[in-house]
Amino acid sequence: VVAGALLAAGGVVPAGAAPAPSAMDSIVPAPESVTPDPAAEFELSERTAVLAPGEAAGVGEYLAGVLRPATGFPVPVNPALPGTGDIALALDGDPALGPEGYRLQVTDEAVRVHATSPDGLFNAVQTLRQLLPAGIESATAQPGPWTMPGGEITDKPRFGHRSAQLDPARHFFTVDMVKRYIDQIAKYKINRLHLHLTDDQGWRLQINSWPRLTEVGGQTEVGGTPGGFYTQQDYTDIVNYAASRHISVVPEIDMPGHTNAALASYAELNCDGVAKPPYTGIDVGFSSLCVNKDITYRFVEDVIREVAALTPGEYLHIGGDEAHSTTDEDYTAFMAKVLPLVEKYGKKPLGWHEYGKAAPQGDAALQFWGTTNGDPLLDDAVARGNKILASPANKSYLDMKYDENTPLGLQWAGFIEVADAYGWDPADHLGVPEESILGVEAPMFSETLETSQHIEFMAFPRLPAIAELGWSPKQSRDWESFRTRLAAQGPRWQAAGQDFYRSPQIPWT
Ligand code: TNX
Repeated sequence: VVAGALLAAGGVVPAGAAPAPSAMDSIVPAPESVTPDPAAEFELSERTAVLAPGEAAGVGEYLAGVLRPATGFPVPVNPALPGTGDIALALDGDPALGPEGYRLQVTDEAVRVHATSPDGLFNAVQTLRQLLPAGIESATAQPGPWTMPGGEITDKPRFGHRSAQLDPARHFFTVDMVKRYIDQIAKYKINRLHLHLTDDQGWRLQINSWPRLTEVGGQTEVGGTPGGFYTQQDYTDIVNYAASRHISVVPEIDMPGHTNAALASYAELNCDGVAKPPYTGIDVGFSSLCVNKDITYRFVEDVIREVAALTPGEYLHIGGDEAHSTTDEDYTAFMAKVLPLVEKYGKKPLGWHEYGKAAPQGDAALQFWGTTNGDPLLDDAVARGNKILASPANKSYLDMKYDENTPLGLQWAGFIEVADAYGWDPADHLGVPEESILGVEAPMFSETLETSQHIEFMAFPRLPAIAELGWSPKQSRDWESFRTRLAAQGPRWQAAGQDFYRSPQIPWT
């Protein structure tokens, strides 16, 4: 399944590559602490059951669903007569593990997982699957044996917000494509999905009070091919699917720039009252909502109200980037009216870091996307109490090319090989105190990306690098360790039928 021209690039295993490490040492992102017990080993069998009482049952069912296809074993959840060979999930974790941490013990007799919440159990399951042979990721029955190395792992994340972004605005992605990516990122303990739902080229979320946004603005995409949009039911389907993978959706409605699709849908949103023609190129910075018209704020409020009502997560992203066609004065006036609307509908604002110009209130968060080490706007934001989401474009952008030969992607922020994606620290790079870092994100803008294979080729193996910066303790960051552990993920992606870039920096096995 892992075929195609894209995979032909790379794939070189350097001479003297390290031998494949044991599974306990191969986890990505690296756990806080791993204590192998070479004398012990657990083997899944026909008799293995999952014991997951009470609130643990949902993750128990998910785990059984992970284990059944490749093993062909029945893996009952909470059977009436549990026998030997059980995997036990319990919400009796030490509070010191925090809301997302877990302890995982593997002995000859059993696998025991302890956490304080279902999120922690879910994270443990992602570790557990990496302890099994790569074939566990296959959708069809594979030969065993299904053994896990003995030992104990204690783990918890460095940051609570570990995000991946998709841009269905530039090229539309179907609900199934979004779900496929959700499953892929969940394996690396990503817990936020940022959806860039609107841009010049397309408006992708149905808004009942402004139906032309999708009837007109949803029809186009980059390159002139047909676009598409999510009905509110589709969006809810994505939100619920993400929640079943313990991922919370952060919707972005980009404004006041990046709004040509809205301006093409409603003439009255334009200062001159004339609808813009649709746009299918890849320039940025040419569109702006009309800051001095009342109807602009009725529009924005209607959109924010509907999006907030559909979104259980705490943040609503209002974009704010590259507003080159909005004066600073207008930009600040616009944000001063819009920021309270986000609060009015119960959400915290998130915006690209330029919106720091508008001095958002203390509970707002700024997403840094610059290519420099920090920005004075971040210092002011930290002083106001804003949290900073780290996504420096020259480190974490999954739409940048790996090198000059990469057939997809852009290069305005430079080439990003795996070592570049891994070789920075969120707090140090931005010059922001650790406590002010909300977390990290790996954005992926889609001017050049159209299919799941494209998404996978650009995200893997860089997304796991960003995931590790967000999860693992700062002092554990080590490129030699990471590249060896990353190599062990390749057979997992192959078993899952997922594409990836065979970076020559990684000693693929
Ligand atoms: C800049 S990053 C943008 C997007 C483009 C992206 C391409 C950011 C906040 N804005 O509009 O799609 O570059 O990499």
